[in-house]
Amino acid sequence: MSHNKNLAFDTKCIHSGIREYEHGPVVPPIYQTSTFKFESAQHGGSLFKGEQKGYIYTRMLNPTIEAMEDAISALENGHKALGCGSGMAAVHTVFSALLSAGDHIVCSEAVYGPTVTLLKTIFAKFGVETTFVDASNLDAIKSAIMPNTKVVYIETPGNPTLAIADLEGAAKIAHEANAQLVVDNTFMSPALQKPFDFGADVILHSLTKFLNGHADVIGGIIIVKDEETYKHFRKTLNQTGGVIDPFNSFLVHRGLKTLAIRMERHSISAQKIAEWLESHPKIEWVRYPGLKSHPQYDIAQRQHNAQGGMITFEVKGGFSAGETLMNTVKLSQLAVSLGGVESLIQHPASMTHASMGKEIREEANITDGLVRFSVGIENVEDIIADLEQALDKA
Ligand code: LCS
Repeated sequence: MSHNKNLAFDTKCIHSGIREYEHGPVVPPIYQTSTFKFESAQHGGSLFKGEQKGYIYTRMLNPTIEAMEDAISALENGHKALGCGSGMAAVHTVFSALLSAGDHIVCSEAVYGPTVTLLKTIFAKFGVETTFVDASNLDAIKSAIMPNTKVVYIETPGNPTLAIADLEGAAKIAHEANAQLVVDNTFMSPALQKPFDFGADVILHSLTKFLNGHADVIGGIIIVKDEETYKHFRKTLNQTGGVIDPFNSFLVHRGLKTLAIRMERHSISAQKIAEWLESHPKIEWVRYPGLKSHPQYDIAQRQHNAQGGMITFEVKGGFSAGETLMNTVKLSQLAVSLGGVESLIQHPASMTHASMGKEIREEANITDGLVRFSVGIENVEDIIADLEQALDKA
């Protein structure tokens, strides 16, 4: 079943990565073991030499982790996937596998903050140079390419500005330069965007978000298109050690079963909320890929199957209005992260980016009234009523 490429996406969400196990369980059992017995010295030897497939040690491969990896690889139309201990472990593994001292990477400036810091600190220390660009502008990507550029790295829509990059255009630029296009597809999930269809070479996700969907796991995943890349990445991950564990893999695999219906509900509700916010007198502007006012609305229509659950908006009255909004919402919870079934709200100026100066924040387009909203799957009228009572006081 897991190998049938012709099944529809929502069917694949339920059946991918499921194989035959002893006793015939319907869901993959949790192989909560660090290591696996060899039948003999010769068997152990042949597994290590790669002559025979089998499990050796959970950092290298484990059936529960592998089942989840196969499921996500099938959803992204990939060859194979590699489960990682967090989204950042996935980002780190991809950079470690693809970049060496003296190489250059072009990175979108609209990416999750720690990805920027990873490049500016650890990879800079090891001699990798980065140019950050506005990836919604293909000319900016093209002008940043250098003879030693090995990777073009894009997160689209980007966190938290929701800037959208044209993946097909970016892939063309990367390939003309013999570089690889790596896409962080966390905000859309494979239900709404399939980067391989637009020419991406490697995809990664924070599993912590929509793929797991229930705010109870930290994890990451990398999806590749061919066996040679898979072997190279697997060796890198085995050496750097940032693997996911069997129990978290089990939870993610369970979460995937409702991915298609969750993403549909997130998208329908977010569209309604974004339109409602856009007409609200206390709101300065709203960014949502499903609004005609989004600067890359046309690309979003071409590239996404639906527009997802993330909204960014600016509340009038700046810092204090944002802070009041945070302190008066009742249903939406104040928390970082995103992509779960519960609505989460975040005001970077008073919360995650509070330690930065206002000037540095504004350089990163984080204005004082900016609010990021991860729309959950509660009844949309309840979400709107909660925002309405809070905006009345903001
Ligand atoms: N990529 C994106 C697009 C993310 O939003 C995050 C985390 C990561 C990678 C890293 O994944 P992690 O290691 O946390 O699993 N984003 C977060 C956020 O916006 N708030 O809290 C975490």
